[in-house]
Amino acid sequence: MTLEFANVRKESQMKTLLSVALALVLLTSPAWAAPKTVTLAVPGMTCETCPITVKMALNKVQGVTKVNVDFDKKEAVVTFDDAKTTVAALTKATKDAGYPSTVKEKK
Ligand SMILES: [Cu+2]
Repeated sequence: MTLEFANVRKESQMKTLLSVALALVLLTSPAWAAPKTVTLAVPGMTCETCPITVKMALNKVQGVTKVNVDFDKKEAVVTFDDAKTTVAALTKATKDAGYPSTVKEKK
């Protein structure tokens, strides 16, 4: 085996290793997780301060990036990172705050 040939071989092994590493990074990177938006029906909101409580409860959930509570529609639109939280955790948060909710629409 010539030295030159050995180097070429090493280089192609390096390339294989690099592409494997890159694939792993892409698969495990948090950036890979797309933000999800879910609309929750929160029928228990009876006055104009209820949305504040619901919003606070949802904002406390780790991974939640945006909360919009509509009192008239009795719903909460939540944007979250699905690598950090789940829809079940969101409905649990509103329930624990005194406002049980159900999933209305998922995007
Ligand atoms: Cu209220």
